[in-house]
Amino acid sequence: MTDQPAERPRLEPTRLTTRGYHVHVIDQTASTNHLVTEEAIKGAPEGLVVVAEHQTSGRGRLDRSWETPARAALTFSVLLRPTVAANRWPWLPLLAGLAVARALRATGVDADLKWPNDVLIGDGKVAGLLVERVETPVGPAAVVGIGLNVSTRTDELPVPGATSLLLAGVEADRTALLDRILWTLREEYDAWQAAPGDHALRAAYLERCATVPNHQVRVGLPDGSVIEGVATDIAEDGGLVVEGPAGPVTLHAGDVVHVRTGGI
Ligand code: BT5
Repeated sequence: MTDQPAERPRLEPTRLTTRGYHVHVIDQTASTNHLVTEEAIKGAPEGLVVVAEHQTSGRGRLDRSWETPARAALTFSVLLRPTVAANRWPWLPLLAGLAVARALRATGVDADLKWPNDVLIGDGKVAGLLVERVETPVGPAAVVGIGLNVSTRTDELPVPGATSLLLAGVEADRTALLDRILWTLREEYDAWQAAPGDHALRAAYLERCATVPNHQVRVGLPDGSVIEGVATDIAEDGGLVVEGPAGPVTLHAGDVVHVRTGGI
């Protein structure tokens, strides 16, 4: 990795202050979600974090790819073993997106969320999350994968709708940012696990989510169909309520385009 420009320094794990995690920084892997899933199946405990300086075959949802140049991004996965009831697990991806948005806001960036968990600066996607449930011999686990564009330049962005912190005018220290995200994730996760319902989380999510209320949306559903309408609310179970031509529907998966903001 000697060909990396000096302005893209390595992560410095000894500077991390977060507790309750075992953080491993590795030079390169295909996908940190893949690696952490393998470790989860072998019985790794909650709190394992694998961060890759370069992820060569990063995954998005629905077999899509996530592309980032070496050391220009944060690409990492966190192993969690939630003890909350299975019917509350759908909140976990939303919680993780909220944690990333909160961490970015703490550094002065106006980050918002597009349902379910894309992190936006303006109309540009600065971070994507892939949260996967894994069955393991010691019970179900969740692998929370986070990809955040930090110093990516325009010519390095994989798609036109993407952006980076640098392009938003922020020169971020990746180690400090990773530390902050791990802290906000821990805070949100512990509060969620401790609370009997998801009301506080829902309120915090609603405040940060640009999709609701009343955004005109076009939602591509996993079966290939498309619903257009107005996103009116986030349901108690974390679903997106869309007022479509046939009345309100609650969606639990899908790709949202914010129609009136130019669309992503
Ligand atoms: C996501 O999927 O946004 C989830 C991305 C999760 C990446 C992390 S990195 C660490 C961990 N290990 C992994 O292997 N994955 C996780 P989705 O909503 O399906 O969006 C994927 C789409 O985003 C692609 O089809 C592109 O259009 C776009 N895309 C790809 N790379 C991007 C980037 N660096 N920045 C912004 N958009 C990107």
